[in-house]
Amino acid sequence: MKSQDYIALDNTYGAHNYHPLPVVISQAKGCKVKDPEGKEYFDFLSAYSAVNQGHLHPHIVNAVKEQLERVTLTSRAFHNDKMGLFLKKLCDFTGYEAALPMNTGAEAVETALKAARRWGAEVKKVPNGKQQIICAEGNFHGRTIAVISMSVDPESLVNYGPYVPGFVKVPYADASAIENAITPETVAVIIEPIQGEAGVVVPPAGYLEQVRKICTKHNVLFIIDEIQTGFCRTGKRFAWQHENARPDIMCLGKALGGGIMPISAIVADHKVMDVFTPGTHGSTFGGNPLAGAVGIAAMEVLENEKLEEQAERLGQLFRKEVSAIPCPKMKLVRGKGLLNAVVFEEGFEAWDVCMALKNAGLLAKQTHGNIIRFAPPLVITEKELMEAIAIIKKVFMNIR
Ligand code: IF1
Repeated sequence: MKSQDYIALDNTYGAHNYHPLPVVISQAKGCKVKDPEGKEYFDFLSAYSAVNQGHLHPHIVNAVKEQLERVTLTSRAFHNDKMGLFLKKLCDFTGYEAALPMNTGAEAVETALKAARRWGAEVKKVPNGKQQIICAEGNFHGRTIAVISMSVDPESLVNYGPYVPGFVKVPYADASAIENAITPETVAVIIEPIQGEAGVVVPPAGYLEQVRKICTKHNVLFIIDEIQTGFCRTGKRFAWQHENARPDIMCLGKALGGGIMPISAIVADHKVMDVFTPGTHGSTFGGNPLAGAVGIAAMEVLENEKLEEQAERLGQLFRKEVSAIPCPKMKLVRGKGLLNAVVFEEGFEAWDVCMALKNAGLLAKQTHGNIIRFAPPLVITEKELMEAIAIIKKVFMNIR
């Protein structure tokens, strides 16, 4: 079968909830992917930062193969000999006392929202049903009904009502807007340290630290969604670490699964995590031994290959080289580490640029009409990065 045959199958039998680039990936390794015709591309999306360790990293693949010979799924009705090791590794890696394992990012966010609401009722003594959580306009935290109830993006929420109450939306990157929205019923604030889907919107330096102080002052939990920015993507293990802004709850996912399978979690100290008691939360697959083996290997790769330093160094190189491209339609390049975006002038349609990049051997996708996200696996070498930048330059120089 050829690419168009696979695309036809997707269109015939799949729900039409995406508009993907017309490219079919049939093989992948490191920062490169191949289509059924054998054409090779640089992957500059990394499955939205879920492939930070690169496709099929041997250390992670070996861990999967070993675990597949032993046991993959037990449910939480019983213990298994991998989850505890994984949770300890995750707590050591993040610097928190406890972790609650789930599967998708949205589940981690839902878990954080439930923890905050229950902490609000049981610790802060907010009457149950009155709990309020402050969130930021322009956010993306997932696709479940409660999570889209925090969204202002019509594509994410229109006609999915009735929406979950208790969310107060304030402008992003404005700490005073958060403080002004706090009431005695406010139990938490949830934000992304960089708004990924909004177009890699980096808030002013000091924003996260200001929000941290405001939450402490008003006895409100600070939740940071590091599902896309976490695990070395922005040049630190977690994006909040660019400032002194340690959250009370961190939502984790994507790269925790090492590009192999969905693994997510929240981490928190016991004063928050202990609101969960037996039977009050769970998941069929959460904490399964295969995920345990993969998650441990995924974190080991980040540590052993010092990928946060690599992301910081190569990210600076990327922004320096790309912002120097003489392209009149390009307004700016922004980001942190290897989470970057090119912003073209208002009204510019970036789809055609993504198509030209694809034809030139690089896969990237626009977040909104005029913004293209560039996020390669963190294992990309400087040589590969320069080759990729040469492709970007060639395409950008032809933009009219
Ligand atoms: C899609 C966007 C990115 C996330 C943050 C939670 C989640 C995500 C900060 C939920 C997931 C994915 C979802 C995927 C495309 C992608 C995405 F375009 F949707 F918005 F990356 F920006 N918090 N983001 O970025 O995690 O449940 O998906 O595991 O839905 O199209 P998930």
